[in-house]
Amino acid sequence: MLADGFSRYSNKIGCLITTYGVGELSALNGIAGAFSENVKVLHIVGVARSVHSRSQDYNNQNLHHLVPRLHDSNFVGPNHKVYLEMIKDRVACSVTYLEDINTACDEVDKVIMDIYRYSKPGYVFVPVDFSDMLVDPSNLFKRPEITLENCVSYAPSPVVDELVRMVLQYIYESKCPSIIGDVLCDRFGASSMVNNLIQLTSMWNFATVMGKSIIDESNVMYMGLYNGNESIETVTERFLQSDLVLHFGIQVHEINNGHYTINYKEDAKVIEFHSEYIRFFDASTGNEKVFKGVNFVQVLERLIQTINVNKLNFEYPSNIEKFATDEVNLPTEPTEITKVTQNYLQKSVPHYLNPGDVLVCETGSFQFAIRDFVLPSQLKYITQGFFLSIGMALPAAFGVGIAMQDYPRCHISKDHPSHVEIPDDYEPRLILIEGDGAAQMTIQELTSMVRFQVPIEIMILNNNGYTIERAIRGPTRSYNDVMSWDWTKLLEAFGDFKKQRTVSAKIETRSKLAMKLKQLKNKGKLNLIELVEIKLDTMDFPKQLQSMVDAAAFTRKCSLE
Ligand SMILES: Cc1ncc(C[n+]2csc(CCOP(=O)(O)OP(=O)(O)O)c2C)c(N)n1
Ligand SMILES: [Mg+2]
Repeated sequence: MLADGFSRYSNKIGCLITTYGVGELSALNGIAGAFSENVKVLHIVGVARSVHSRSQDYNNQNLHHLVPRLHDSNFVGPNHKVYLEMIKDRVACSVTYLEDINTACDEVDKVIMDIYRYSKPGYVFVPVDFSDMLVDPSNLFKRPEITLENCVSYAPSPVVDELVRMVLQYIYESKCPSIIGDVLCDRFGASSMVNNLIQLTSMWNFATVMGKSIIDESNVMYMGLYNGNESIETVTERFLQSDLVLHFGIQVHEINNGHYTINYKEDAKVIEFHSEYIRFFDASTGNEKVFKGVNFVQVLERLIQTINVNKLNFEYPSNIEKFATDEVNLPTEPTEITKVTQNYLQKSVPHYLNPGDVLVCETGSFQFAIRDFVLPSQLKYITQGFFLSIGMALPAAFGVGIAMQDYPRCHISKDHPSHVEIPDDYEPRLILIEGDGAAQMTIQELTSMVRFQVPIEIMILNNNGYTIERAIRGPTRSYNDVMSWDWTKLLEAFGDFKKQRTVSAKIETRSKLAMKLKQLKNKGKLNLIELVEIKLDTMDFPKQLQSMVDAAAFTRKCSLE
């Protein structure tokens, strides 16, 4: 999960090394999450001595960490590749079990290149004796660096030219086109291209759940996050006026399309840009044309180079403005309320974020509120929005923090089209929003944060357990309770004995929270770990979570009818 976070921030490969069996199995959930969400992770597994150096007697010994055979296990040795068989083509795009030192370097390079090519995890199984063997270094000269750009497979130029011609024709004919910036733009390094296209053409643009923060939401044509029936009404109204939808970096699943409720204007034309295909779809006829084997980045790049803005004929409705967070219509609470509520958080957290910050949010109730924030310019938002494994965000945030040290400000671009300047001496903050239930899954990674001095602001939302689950089922069931912890003592217990590197605070009132958020927003270069426990009511959750629960229940009902 740490390696996953490292990669999500840097768009480089995050690497983890485990021992065979026990270690690799423990990491499997994290790898499956990376696979599901197109994250570049290399899993190196240290395994027993290479096959050639093993005698038959040794092969038939039951080895620790490996599962014995079901039958005849006292006579027949274990399957050394049992875990490889489990992950190959399931949670890995490329796998090699090194057996021949002469081909080992090529095999490792291939896995690395595949990871970039598919933006999915890969595995290298390395026998313990291989690490001390000498190899031919020629690959280091042939390919001194492996990058995303030189691994992605490109379609022949004439194919791309023809596709760009088709896309341009659609754009020139359109009166009310929209751009959607989705998750694969991030994974294939195309986010700034999408922002450039928006700037160049002033097209309406929408975010998606998985693609949140890819589009710079400070742009004046930002129209909100569209997620089918789970969108804010005014966002849907805008989206349904689009006669052309250019969906860049599309990823299709229930979380990203409001449980399969995406709608288009009756006569809309839709173009889906994916890393492996481009799909043209006509909503009025249902006709589609799919061009496989084309990575959308190539088309997008050429599109930006060739588009003639003088040929644009857009006639957007003049009464429609940029999306504003007050369209979420949050209730006004009586002024005498002093306790912190999710409603209050939803209103105040956006103001606490600065342009260029990095925000990580765990799976849980508050994740739903962030969907409708208007994020500051060049803020990078990271969340495991589809695989949704609780416990992921805390170690992932640690990985993000390490990546921010290794590749400082790599998510901030100097020639970014947004009008918002991020001063050169501004050090982006790393912020983690984490539920109490999820935090209890992987809390030990706090100690790594202390050890490696990763500056971070951690908001622990303490609502006595699994509030999101209570919203779905079993509001009072004990399986949704968790043990109460003294959160503000954790960092001390996890290694900051003298309380020099960390600050912890428990907050129960709005006034204290407002002060804390203001102080953190303007803290400058204080490289501390700040942990803020925020007390919330058990059944308090954002209204966006309720609409997801309703939409999911409706989909279930329809499928039963
Ligand atoms: C590994 C794993 N186990 C169980 C779940 C089901 N689940 C989703 S959210 C959640 C509870 C999250 O609670 P908390 O972190 O306290 O956030 P809250 O909703 O209370 O704000 C659970 C158990 C899951 N997604 N992942
Ligand atoms: Mg909770």
